[in-house]
Amino acid sequence: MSSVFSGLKEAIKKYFSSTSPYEQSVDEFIKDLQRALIRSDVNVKLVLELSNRIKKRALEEKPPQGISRRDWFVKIVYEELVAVLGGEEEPEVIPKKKPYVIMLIGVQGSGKTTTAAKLAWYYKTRRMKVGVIAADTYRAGAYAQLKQLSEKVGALFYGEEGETDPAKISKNGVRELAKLGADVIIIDTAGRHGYGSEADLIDEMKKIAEAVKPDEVVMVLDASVGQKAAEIAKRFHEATPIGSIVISKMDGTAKGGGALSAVAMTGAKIKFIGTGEGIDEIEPFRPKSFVSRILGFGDIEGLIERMKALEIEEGDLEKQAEEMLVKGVNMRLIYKQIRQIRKMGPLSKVLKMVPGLSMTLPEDSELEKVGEEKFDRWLAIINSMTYEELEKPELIEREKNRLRRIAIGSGTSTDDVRELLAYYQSTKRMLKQLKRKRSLLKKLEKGEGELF
Ligand SMILES: Nc1nc2c(ncn2[C@@H]2O[C@H](COP(=O)(O)OP(=O)(O)OP(=O)(O)O)[C@@H](O)[C@H]2O)c(=O)[nH]1
Ligand SMILES: [Mg+2]
Repeated sequence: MSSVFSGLKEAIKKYFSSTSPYEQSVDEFIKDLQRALIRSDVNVKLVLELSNRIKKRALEEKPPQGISRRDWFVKIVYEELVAVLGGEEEPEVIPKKKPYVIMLIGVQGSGKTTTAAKLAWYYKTRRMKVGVIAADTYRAGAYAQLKQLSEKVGALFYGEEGETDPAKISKNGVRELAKLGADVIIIDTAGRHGYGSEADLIDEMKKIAEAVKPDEVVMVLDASVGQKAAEIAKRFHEATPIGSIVISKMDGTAKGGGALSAVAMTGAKIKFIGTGEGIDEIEPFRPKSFVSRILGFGDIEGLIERMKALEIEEGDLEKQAEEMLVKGVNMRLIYKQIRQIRKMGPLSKVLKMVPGLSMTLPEDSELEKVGEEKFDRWLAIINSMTYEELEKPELIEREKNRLRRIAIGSGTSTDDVRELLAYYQSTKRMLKQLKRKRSLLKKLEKGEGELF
């Protein structure tokens, strides 16, 4: 699927390594995004609306404390792309009744027979008994093609060689496969080319549908039709109401993005996408994970969840920052901050989820693990301090037995305790500098000071 929205991953990388000011990086990214979308045959009007929305949000939204605008922007891009590709909803792929009859329709060569085998494989690997019916009585070799595929998958097969009425075959097939205990029954129908003979096709589709009353009519659409997919889906839908759509051949074309967005815009449900010729190359279409993948992030959802969690605590963080500036740092504040970082999960995961960092971090960096263990030790050390020590950590440095007591109480070493104290001191120094800068700035604002 590498070709769908190709260029987006690179655009994100470029965005993160950009040294331009935020607004300019955003503009550059949006240009790259537009290029990638248009190359994927996404409707131009849709592309413009999308980029306007992204830009507006990028300039107006204020990220929660602790998250940079640069990282927040990626969340915006992610959310808007997900919206364009069908939103938050995940497809329901597990059949609700037994047997569940699926009828596949679509133009010639769109991938119906292959999809029949793929769906059979999908449900079979989910421990269901699956049967397929060869109801394509037009194309020579259609019967043999499906029979062979069903054997490969290990699915039940029903066909009547020589019979010319697909409605009759389908009806018999559903009955026979149901008798054999099939949980899912998939009917492969014939496709016809172009517009001339389409009346035939539609008539036949209707007859099969009337004969078997399928639980779901699934339309198979070739991704390479791009944004025309919407029009084709609409035409079919008018003849036989379509329950859901499979977009096949996502691997073979750059236009898949256009097909996905166009279909999503009509409100039709895209349930699966086909990503190769192999029978196992099918997956439920989940806009959220799809977008994460095309942007090149493993777990952007996890990151966003945590960003949301931080959003709630934003007030608290602001209060903390003020408190630090006014009262100075103390161990309680350090404790709170470490807890906050640790709450986000293992440090290695947190770091990997930060978009800008994930690209530069080596796999399983030792550094992360060390940091994580250290934070946990520090939390234990702070837990072993008395109220007095929490307020005045200097006492610990002065009195050796306090140092030893804390190390033993927290199961750490005196070196660990010293390290935390050093961290505390450096934070304190940093804060002092910050305070000086702030008062200097205030003076400058009032015109009382000079910079050099
Ligand atoms: N690369 C790739 N090829 C696919 C995919 N799905 C189907 N194909 C290929 O597309 C061609 C047509 O697939 P079929 O499944 O025979 O299509 P059909 O809709 O049954 O065709 P008719 O029965 O003639 O209407 C075959 O060569 C398949 O291997 C896919 O997801 N990726
Ligand atoms: Mg076929």
